[in-house]
Amino acid sequence: MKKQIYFLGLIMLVISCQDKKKTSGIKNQQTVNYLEETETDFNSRMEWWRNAQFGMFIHWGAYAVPAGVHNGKEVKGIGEWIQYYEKIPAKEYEIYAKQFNPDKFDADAWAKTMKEAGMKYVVITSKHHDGFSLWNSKVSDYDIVDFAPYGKDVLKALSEACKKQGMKFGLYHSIMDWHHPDAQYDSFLRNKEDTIGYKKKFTLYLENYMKPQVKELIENYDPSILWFDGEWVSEFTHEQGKELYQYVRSLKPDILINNRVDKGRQGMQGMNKKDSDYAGDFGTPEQEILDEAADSDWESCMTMNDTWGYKKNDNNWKSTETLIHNLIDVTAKGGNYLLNVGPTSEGVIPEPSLERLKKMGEWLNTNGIAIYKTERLKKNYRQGNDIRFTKKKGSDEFYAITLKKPEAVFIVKNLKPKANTDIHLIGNETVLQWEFVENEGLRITIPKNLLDTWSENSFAWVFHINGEEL
Ligand code: FHN
Repeated sequence: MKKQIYFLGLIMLVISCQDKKKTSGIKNQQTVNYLEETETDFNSRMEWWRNAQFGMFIHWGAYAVPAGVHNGKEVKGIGEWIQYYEKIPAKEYEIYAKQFNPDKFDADAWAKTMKEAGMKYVVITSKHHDGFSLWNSKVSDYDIVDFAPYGKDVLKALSEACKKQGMKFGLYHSIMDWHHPDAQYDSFLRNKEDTIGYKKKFTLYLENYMKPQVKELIENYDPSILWFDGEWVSEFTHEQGKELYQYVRSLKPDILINNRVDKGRQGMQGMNKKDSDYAGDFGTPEQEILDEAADSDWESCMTMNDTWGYKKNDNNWKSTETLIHNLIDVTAKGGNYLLNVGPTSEGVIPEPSLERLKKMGEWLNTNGIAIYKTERLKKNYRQGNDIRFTKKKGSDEFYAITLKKPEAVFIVKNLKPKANTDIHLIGNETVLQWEFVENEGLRITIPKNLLDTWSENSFAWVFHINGEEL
C-alpha cells in the first residue's frame, strides 16, 4: 500500500513541477515591460556606459572594396552609401561582397588600438544598409563566411579580442536593407506605387529576417550595446520600434539600445522629442555636438574625415586637437563621444586614424581622470569658448580644462576651492599659487617655466580643484 501512495505522490510531484515550469515560462515572457523601467534600474544599467565616455565606431563592409570609386568614377558622399548614390542593383553590388577579403584583419591589434586610444567600448557595423552581414549568419548566406572569399567570422574574432582587453563590445545594425527583396525602402529598386505591398513585405522582413538576425547576434556575440540605424524608412513604424526595443531587451535585459531603435530621433540633432514615448536609452547626435548640456543620455557620433565607410581619396582629416576638444566638450555637456574609423577592405585601419588615436590615448593617459567617471556641473559646464569643466562623480573634485594656452593668471569664475587645498596642473607636480577674490573668482598663478611648456601637442590643460561650484 505504502509503495502505491509513494508512487502516486511522485507522479503528482512531477506533474506539479511541469506545470510550474510551463507557467513560469509564460510568466517570464509576458510580465516584463522594459519600456516601464524604474529610474534606479535604468541608472544602474547605464552606469558603465556613462563612466566610459569614449568609444570607437567602426563602419566596415563590402563598401570598403570600391572605397568611393565605382566604374572608375569618384562617387561623392559617404562611402557606405555608394550603392545608393550609383543606384547599383543589389545583384550587381554583390560583386563587391564577392571581393571582400580582409586578409590583413587583426582583431587583437584593433582591440589594442582602441584600448591604447583610451576608448572603453566599440560599436561595429554587423550589417549596414547594403545588407551584407559581417558574421556567420544562419539566417542568410549574404555574409562574410558564406558569400565573401574571406570565410571567417570577424565579429566573433573582435568580440573575443575586446573581452580580452576588458572592452565592451557593441553592434550597429541597420533596419533599412537594400539587399533583402522585402525591405526595399525608397531605394532606386522600389516600385513607389506599391506602398501597401511594401509595408506588408517590410513587416515580413522585420519579423522573419531582421529580428532572427538580431537574435543570433545577441546569442552569439553577447553585445553590450545594440546601435540601430536606418530607422527612418517609411515602412518602419513607431509601434514596431517599441516592439523591437522590448524584443531586444527580452533577449538580453541589461543591453543598451540607442534611440534609432524607434522613430523618435529628430534628424542629425539626434535627440528624441521631449515628453514622448519613443524607445531608446540614449540620443544620437550625428556629426555634431549638442549646443548645450542635456538632462538625458546622449552620444555624439562623428567621423575623423568626411566618411563613415572607407574612401581611398577622402583625406580631409580632423586635427587631433579638434578630436580632443570634441571629447572634452561632449564630456562637459554630459554626453559620450563615439569616434569612427573606416577600415580598408584589407582589414587595415587607415594610418591617419591610427596617428590621431595614438595621440588621443597619450592625452587621456595623463588627463583621463577629468574625463572618465565624471559628471557635468549643475550650473556652468563652460566659461567662454575655451574653458570647460567636469566633476568626479560623488566628490568635490573639479577639473577646469582650458582648450588653449592659459594666461599667466588663469581665472576661473564658477569654482571656489576649499581652504588650504592644493591646486595643480594634471600631470605636473608643481603646487600652484592661488587666491579667491570675491566677485572676481579664483586666480591661479602659473609660473613662466610651466607656462613655457605649452606646445601644439598640449591640446588642452586640466587644473584639478577641490572645492565647490558657485
Ligand atoms: O545612413 C547612415 C550612415 O551611413 C552612417 O551609418 C551614419 C552613422 O551614424 N548613420 C546613418 C546616417 O544618419
